[in-house]
Amino acid sequence: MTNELQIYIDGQYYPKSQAKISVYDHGFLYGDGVFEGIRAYNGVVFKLKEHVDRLYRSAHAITLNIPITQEEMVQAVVETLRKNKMKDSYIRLIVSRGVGDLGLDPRKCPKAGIIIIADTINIKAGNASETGVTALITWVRRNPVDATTSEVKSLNYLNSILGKIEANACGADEAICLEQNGCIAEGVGENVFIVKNGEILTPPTSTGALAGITAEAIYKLCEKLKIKLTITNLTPFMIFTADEAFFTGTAMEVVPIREVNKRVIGSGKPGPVTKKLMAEFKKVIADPVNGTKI
Ligand code: PXG
Repeated sequence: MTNELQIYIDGQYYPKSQAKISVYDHGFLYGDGVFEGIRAYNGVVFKLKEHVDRLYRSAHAITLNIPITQEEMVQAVVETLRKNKMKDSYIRLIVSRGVGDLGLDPRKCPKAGIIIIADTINIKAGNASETGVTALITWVRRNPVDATTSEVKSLNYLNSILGKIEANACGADEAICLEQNGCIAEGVGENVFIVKNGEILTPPTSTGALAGITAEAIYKLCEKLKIKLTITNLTPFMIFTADEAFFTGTAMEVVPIREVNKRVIGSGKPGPVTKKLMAEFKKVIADPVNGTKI
């Protein structure tokens, strides 16, 4: 018996040190594939069915045929967590076009590859939840809808990585990308929200944001708390002059933004609406009705 993490690859489990894929895999050669980042809290996988559904929609959009059903995928994730005796986890679910030759043509890849990693993640800078994070609006535009669209959660994350490199280089915690018209699209792995006069605004997915599952939970919380939410284009000016701003994402959860390109947002401290949503989001993730039991 080993203490190593057990990684699921195409229906088999391998210890982390032996979990390997072919160098001819098109996910590796071309970023040709799709993925999900999912969290489990206290024995419940948060919105697992929604994540699996988004994975299959992403795959459909790139004509990638996943060789197992959505129900089987849900079971495979649960089984991987059970095998690793994990109750709290960050799960990376990857479907690659699979092994082909050195040409681009996906027809050369007969079978998609499935990988499930159940591990942990920590991407929040310092005590981000209490102090908020600083962000940089980068020159790197979000993937346009008529190219490697931001709507597909594909393995092409170079765009996001370039944004992150720019934030790192400029000493900001996180990056915010603009869409093709110069409005705010999203972070490199997070959706963006602002608060103005007690109301919440966030950009649409149609111009450059992923339909975030954490964002969706925030939409529902706004409804419950009777906070007006508007999905609309946000200019850089609108975020600079917002009362509050925050990121949402599976890895990041809900994190206040205290500064954007050196402009202090509101008071420079997490504001009341953001704090309320952070507290309510904690309750949502703790409620087993919002997920799948391991
Ligand atoms: N936008 C993008 C581009 C994302 O990749 C989100 C928004 C938030 O979506 P969810 O459904 O998680 O609320 C994501 C997802 C990371 C990391 O290391 C982040 C994601 C995926 C993989 C890694 O920060 N975020």
